[in-house]
Amino acid sequence: MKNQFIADVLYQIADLLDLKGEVFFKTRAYRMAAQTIEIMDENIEDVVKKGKLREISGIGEALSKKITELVETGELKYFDRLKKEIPTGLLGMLDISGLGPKKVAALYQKLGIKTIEDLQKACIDGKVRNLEGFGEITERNILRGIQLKEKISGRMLINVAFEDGEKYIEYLHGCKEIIRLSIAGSLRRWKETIGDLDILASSDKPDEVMEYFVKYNDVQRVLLKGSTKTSVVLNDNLQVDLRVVEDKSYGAALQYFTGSKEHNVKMRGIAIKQGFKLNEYGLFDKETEKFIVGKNEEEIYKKLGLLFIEPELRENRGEIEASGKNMLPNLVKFENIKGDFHIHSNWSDGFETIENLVNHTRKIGYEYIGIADHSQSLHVAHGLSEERVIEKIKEIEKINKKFSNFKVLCGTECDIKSDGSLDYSNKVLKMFDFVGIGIHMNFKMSPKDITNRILSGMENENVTFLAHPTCRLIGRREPFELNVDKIIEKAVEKDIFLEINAFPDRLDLNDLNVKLAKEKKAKFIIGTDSHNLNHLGFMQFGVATARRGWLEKKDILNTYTYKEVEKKLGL
Ligand code: DGT
Ligand code: CA
Ligand code: CA
Repeated sequence: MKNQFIADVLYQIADLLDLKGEVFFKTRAYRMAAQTIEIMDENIEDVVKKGKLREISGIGEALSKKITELVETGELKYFDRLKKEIPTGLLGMLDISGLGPKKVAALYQKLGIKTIEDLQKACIDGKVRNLEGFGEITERNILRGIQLKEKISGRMLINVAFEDGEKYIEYLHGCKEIIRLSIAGSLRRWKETIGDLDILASSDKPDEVMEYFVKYNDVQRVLLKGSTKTSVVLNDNLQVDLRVVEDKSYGAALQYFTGSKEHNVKMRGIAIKQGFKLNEYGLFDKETEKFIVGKNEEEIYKKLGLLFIEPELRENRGEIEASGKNMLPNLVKFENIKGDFHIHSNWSDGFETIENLVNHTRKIGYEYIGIADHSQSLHVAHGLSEERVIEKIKEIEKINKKFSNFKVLCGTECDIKSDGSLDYSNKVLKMFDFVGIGIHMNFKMSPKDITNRILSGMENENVTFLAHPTCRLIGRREPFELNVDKIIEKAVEKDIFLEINAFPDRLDLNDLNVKLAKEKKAKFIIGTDSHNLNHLGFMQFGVATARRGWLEKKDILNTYTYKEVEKKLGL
């Protein structure tokens, strides 16, 4: 499908137009069209062939011509012209926190800055602070933004690597010489960002497997090609390593290449203490070097007196000790999830009607969803006034009458204002089925003040959950330096659920904080923060974070049936 490709070009055009200083409604038209094409079920090529582009809402004549040219020729003259006019290096600068199109355009026009490297140098030289509208603080923030971007650069958000991995595995299933096949490395452990993708296969004909591996159509270049290890780089710059082993070593290799390194170091130590040697080929007798086991991961753990440890736990955070004592958690599974509490509809800044959201989530197998649109002060996200809240509640009542065995809960993602008060009156808050609260504006406060702001929001008796508690955006915004302990303690005291926000650049709370909060007896909800139908699929990353935080089914509100949720929320 070309949909993603077309959408990406349209998004880039919108960014370039922003940089040119074009009017808002023009760039918005491109973004809306990009979003529509990105998530629609039909293949854009078919739509063009049938001449039905204009029937899509928001696509007028000019856009329709451009999309047709792009679909039919793979190119767009208008886009090429724009790229000549405006250096594309500026696009990368838009990702730096604190920099919008106006600022980037000013940096280019006044200082001739075309790349992030130019920008970094100009900041260090103190040239940026003298520009109108910048100043010393902005200059420092830009530098920090660049460092943050570098910290993750070379690592990819999990959803992108996950999609690459799924497609590659599907392709490799076509190779007859492969006996067994699996994702390994950080992706198998569902870590929040992925450095490179590791794949493991067993085969008697490794050279033929490698030959097949490098022929994948998304490969940009081959880094090295041997008969045990081959590395390639995909078009999106993700590196993929394939190891091929004999089938009798497959379990040992899977254990080894799944990592983490820290988990493996500890495992090897345990093996040695018991008179074994453990490596990627198997478990051996230390003295005689005789092969003992290696075909499956389970038998390796078993031989060492351990219960099987799920990949998400393999970080040397106490899982090996817990396994030895039969104290491993019975981890929550995706199939346990019965609903989603954090969905935005087109009543605020989401793109979908509530009915479409219901139809889609019923297909996933959910029993209920919670619509949590933004609150009144959040104008940029079309937050709902108190009057609109009342209208929306009526609309949801109507929808609920249409469906049996499914419930839409009317909630809100209510802003915690700078003074710690909530963005709706208590009278309105009580009308909702549930109330999520979170910070969305005025982030620049001291750690102590921001902690107190959240704590005071949590004092309100109507609060159900705390949304994305640390407000980080991976690679773009550092988490608040909160007093996390205090927040967790308040949540336990007030019976407030902590959200695991499943949006891939948030994953907030993160795995470590989830584990910490569980140890302190906190309860959780998982929310996707969906703004369109595609985002609903992020639930799996929320579940993965829960698993990495050692959570069981009973710890998470969304694993309960609607009847139980009704009781727990006092509906
Ligand atoms: P990444 O790629 O940075 O997201 O993280 P991983 O965990 O995928 O790391 P990677 O790709 O360097 O290596 C894959 C696995 O191979 C790693 O999780 C454990 C294993 N491994 C790699 N190097 C070593 C090592 O020096 N010692 C041990 N024990 N295991 C290693
Ligand atoms: Ca890796
Ligand atoms: Ca690797």
